[in-house]
Amino acid sequence: MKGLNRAEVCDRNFSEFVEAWDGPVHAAPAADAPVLPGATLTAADFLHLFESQLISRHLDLMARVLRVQNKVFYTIGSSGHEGNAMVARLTRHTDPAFLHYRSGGFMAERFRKLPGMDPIMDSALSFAASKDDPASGGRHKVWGSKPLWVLPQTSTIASHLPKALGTAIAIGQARRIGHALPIPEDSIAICSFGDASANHATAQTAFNAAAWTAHQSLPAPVLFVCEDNGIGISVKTPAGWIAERFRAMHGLDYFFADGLDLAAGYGQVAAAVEHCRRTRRPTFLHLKTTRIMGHAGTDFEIEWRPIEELVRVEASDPLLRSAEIALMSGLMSKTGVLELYESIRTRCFAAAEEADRRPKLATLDEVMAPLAPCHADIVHREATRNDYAEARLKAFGGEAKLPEKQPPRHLAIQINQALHDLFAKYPEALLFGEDVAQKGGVYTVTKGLHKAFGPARVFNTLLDETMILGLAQGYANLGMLPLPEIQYLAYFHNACDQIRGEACSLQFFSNGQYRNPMVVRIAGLGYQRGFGGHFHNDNSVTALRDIPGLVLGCPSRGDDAVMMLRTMMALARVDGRVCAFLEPIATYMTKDLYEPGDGLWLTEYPAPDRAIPLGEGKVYGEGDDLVVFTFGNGVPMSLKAARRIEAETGWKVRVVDLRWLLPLNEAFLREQAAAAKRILVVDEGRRSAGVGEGILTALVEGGFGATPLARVCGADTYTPLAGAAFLVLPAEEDIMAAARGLA
Ligand SMILES: Cc1ncc(C[n+]2csc(CCOP(=O)(O)OP(=O)(O)O)c2C)c(N)n1
Ligand SMILES: [Mg+2]
Repeated sequence: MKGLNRAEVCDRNFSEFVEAWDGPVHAAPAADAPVLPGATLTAADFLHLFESQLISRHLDLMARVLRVQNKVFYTIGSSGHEGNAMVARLTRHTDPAFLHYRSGGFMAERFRKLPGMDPIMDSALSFAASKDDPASGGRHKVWGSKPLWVLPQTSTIASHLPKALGTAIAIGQARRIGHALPIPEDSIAICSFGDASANHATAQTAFNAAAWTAHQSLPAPVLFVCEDNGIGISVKTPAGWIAERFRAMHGLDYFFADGLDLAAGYGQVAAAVEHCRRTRRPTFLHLKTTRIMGHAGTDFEIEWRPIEELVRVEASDPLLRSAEIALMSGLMSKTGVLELYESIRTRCFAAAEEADRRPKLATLDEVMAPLAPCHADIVHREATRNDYAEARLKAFGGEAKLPEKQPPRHLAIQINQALHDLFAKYPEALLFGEDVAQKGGVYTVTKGLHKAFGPARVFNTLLDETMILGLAQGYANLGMLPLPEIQYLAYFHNACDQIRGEACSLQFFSNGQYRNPMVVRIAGLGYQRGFGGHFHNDNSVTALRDIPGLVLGCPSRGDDAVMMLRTMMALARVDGRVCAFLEPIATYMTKDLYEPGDGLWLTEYPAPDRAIPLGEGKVYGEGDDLVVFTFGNGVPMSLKAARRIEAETGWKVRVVDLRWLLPLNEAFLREQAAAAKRILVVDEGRRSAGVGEGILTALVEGGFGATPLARVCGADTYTPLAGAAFLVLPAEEDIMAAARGLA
């Protein structure tokens, strides 16, 4: 076999195996009889599964050949894992599936569940990165399908486990909040991954949370399928590790299945699926697989693995066993098997050649089209929709208690009222996080919600930000409107990938077919007195700023917060957007602006028909002598400074609160800068990569480079404890000094 690559070797192995086979042959079973004596698998089931396995294999072989001709752009294959077709056959197309990248067999089998679908052509279009690819529109080679409930996954291993568990939990919770599910009530969520991935923190977090849920007898019908091929790229999993690690994990029910042998494995997989669906408990299916043809087309195993070992692995090819079952059972002749094998090869190549002729994404607009939909008019109509008067009255406890009838209040209270209001408006809204329920949050911002709307809609989670955001995606996947809370900005950073890599990428990688709308509330930023140190005063907005598709808003006062939240909920509902609401903790309780007791930072509660459109900032004052661009805590600080600057210089100063930090409204920035004689940017975040950099860049690129410009911002450091904290953050005196510098 010299000169052949290992894919060619495996290909040839199959034909040679069939030709050389000379075992005993049974009398062919009837379609509904066991394929082999004693097997649970029927002959008809076997024939379908065998064909699905062959489709998966030939897609791999085709990809290896056509990759070098630049007709295919992905060669991570499913060879050795084709037994996962059993999981697809034994579940329903309405069981949401979050799949490992070696799911060719699973997909080919799931395609059978709906009439008129073609796994070969659909996959070929994806391999070819054609914009006709029904999964991602040419954005990624993913296993995905809207009609088949396969949500496309990213290539970040294990990142899909939290949301798969979230989806399973959402299935159980829907009934408790009276939400109509888009899938049957006894659905389960399927989540597959590799043996090496099972070690990842993001996977462990999901196993733990699943067990934590089951421990409380709450339903979590997730079928974790660990496809154990004994290796991750080149690192071997210690022998027996998966079984030993998961066999006796409290709260996770372990099943083993032989994925290399359909006759043996089918009943084992069936037992796991049945258990998960019936008991609604998290179920761990340890599916034995192998990996042939390397990690990907670029993995030349021959260069780093002994040839004897490679040959041994190749001999465990599950397709050889399937061919044996076909022959031994008397269901197929040697010619029959080989003809089927070759006919599927022909179909795969024909589909790939056709896919190569289909259009690719050709413009940036096409690429970005599904990333961040924004139907501004519809969103504004939704944000100001006021047709839930009865529910409002109930939520607030009568006409006299409506928040707009109350005296002006501070930010924390107004956010709290807004949440009550939005919960009345959206019965599918859920609020959850650490300490948000009975305690009402560390700053009592969610106080009363648990009591008013009940534990099915307002609840504490386990202490795990990754899982909080995974839950949010799960609820959103099933049509609910989650408002996860992250207790402090520093702890968002701990779980950022769930938003950055996952939630915000879903519309993009599914070509707008799937969405996971949510409004993530994050308490953060600096200047807190009495609650010190970096982790409660993290002022870095950078990790949020460059997340494609994310909406980021930061209010500086109560009425704005209410009207921004309304728009965020509408953006989520109408356009499926992921929104982050950054709440400046230090301003939660601020009542006064200039002098103690002036009450100028208290605001009236805006009536429900008012909202602030995405991108709309707020302008204080009319002066052109100095224009200050700022947000969050910077707004009251700049207003105080502005008054002193005006007194000192005789200038007229305008302070502009951006309110929306992502996307930055560059047109608005330029409009406000147009008549400015001097410009000052006040950014409480860090100097490097903070919002201020974006503002200055937009201004310079907008042609304002010749206007005298200055920036006041935080230092590139962590925030220390006690009074020293204020050394690293911009202060009113820094604004004064910068203004004087511009004089
Ligand atoms: C978070 C993350 N780290 C690293 C990688 C690179 N990577 C891709 S696949 C892989 C090995 C996964 O092995 P396993 O889970 O056993 O799946 P297998 O490929 O063997 O089916 C690694 C390290 C990744 N995709 N994501
Ligand atoms: Mg592996």
